[in-house]
Amino acid sequence: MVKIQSSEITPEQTYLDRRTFLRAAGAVAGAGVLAACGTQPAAESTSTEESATPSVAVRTDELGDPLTPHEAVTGYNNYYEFTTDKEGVAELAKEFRASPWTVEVGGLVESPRKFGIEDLLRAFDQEERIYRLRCVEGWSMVIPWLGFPLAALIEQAGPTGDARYVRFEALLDPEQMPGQKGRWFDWPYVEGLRLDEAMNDLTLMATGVYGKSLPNQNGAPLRLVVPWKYGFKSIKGIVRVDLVAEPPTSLWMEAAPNEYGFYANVNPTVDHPRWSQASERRIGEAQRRATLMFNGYEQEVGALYAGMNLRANF
Ligand SMILES: Nc1nc2c(c(=O)[nH]1)N[C@H]1C(S)=C(S)[C@@H](COP(=O)(O)O)O[C@H]1N2
Ligand SMILES: [Mo]
Repeated sequence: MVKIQSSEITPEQTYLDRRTFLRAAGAVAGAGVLAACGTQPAAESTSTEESATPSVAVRTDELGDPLTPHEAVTGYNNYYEFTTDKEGVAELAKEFRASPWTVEVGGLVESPRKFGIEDLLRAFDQEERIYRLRCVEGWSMVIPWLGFPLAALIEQAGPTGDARYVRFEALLDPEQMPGQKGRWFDWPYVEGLRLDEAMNDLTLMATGVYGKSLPNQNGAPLRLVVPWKYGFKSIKGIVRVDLVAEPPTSLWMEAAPNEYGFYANVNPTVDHPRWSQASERRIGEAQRRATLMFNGYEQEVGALYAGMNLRANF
């Protein structure tokens, strides 16, 4: 993995190739952000200084769309372990204990291991990635994550020959997470990826957002980010990562199998049974905008699905 130093990045360089740009976009106007995010996420965000400095350009994704304001990213959340009220998550999650935190990596691997969250921060270089997040409900954001590629963690664990999928499990703790006392869902939250999806360079284990460690409402201290899939695949509060042979059954597949499939790739041509997926509301914008195939990451991930029927494999 190439670690990008802020000193190496100029705006011109970021346009050289799209892959580099996806990693570096955050540094165009935010030289301080990457410099400050060594092993620990930066203690102070530079985002407020940036917006107060007229000479500094607005930070955008690689398509030129501005970051969703910090206030919305951390104030409008889906985290059903707490509540289904998006504007109520932050308050309910305020006292959540994201430290100490242990993540177990196991299943079909050569080297199963337990990590403390601080081990993960030390072992893997943290980088910034600006990604679009498209919720299956039809709204979207542009979010500057901090984290490390999931591929690095999987490579270190060493999948055995029969590992085909990755299963992620979130924390089960109804005392801390009042939403888990309800019976609508089969807790804990579980998600899964095919191994090649998990190994794709876009797939991120996020430890921070907007230059700081993750707020509880965004999935502290560790969550997945899979930007070409609907947001529900990006599981928060991860405590287990297992390499497995069979496709894992996610919480959403269990809850509504006709509405939520294993793949959940963003696809404007395949509607949800109850609403269209052709367009979306970008938080902060008045007009709806067209939803892009694979959320705009077709160049990076389209080949993963070559020859597949994306209507059957929704
Ligand atoms: N553990 C867990 N992870 C979760 C969810 C959840 O309810 N529980 N909601 C998902 C959904 S539907 C979305 S859209 C994103 C929202 O992430 P954000 O609040 O950080 O924007 O988190 C996903 N990850
Ligand atoms: Mo979502």
